Amino acid sequence: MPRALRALSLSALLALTACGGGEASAPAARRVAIEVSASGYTPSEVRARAGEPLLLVFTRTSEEGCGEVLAIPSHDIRRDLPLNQPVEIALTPSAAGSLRFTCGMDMYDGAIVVE
Ligand SMILES: [Cu+2]
Repeated sequence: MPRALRALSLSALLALTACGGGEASAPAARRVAIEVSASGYTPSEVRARAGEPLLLVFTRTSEEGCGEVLAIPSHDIRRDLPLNQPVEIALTPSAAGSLRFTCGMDMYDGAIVVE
């Protein structure tokens, strides 16, 4: 193959790769802010659709209560929530139903209600 032609097909390949990344066309995750205070989660219920990418942003705003750990048992998610530091959790519900989220000791109650 002539060198010029080879260079051309290489640049075509690179262009194709750049377009085919899919990042730009993927739906952006919907951001949902959830405050964790002494009384639990606000909001305590998040409505979503199956297949909809979510970015849950949990911020614990109180030293009182027991919101230091956030758990989403159905997705094996367990994260520390440092005081006043937003913690992002990306999650795409795959089917209709209710995904519960709670504190480390299973006392607080929150749910992602998927339609
Ligand atoms: Cu607890």
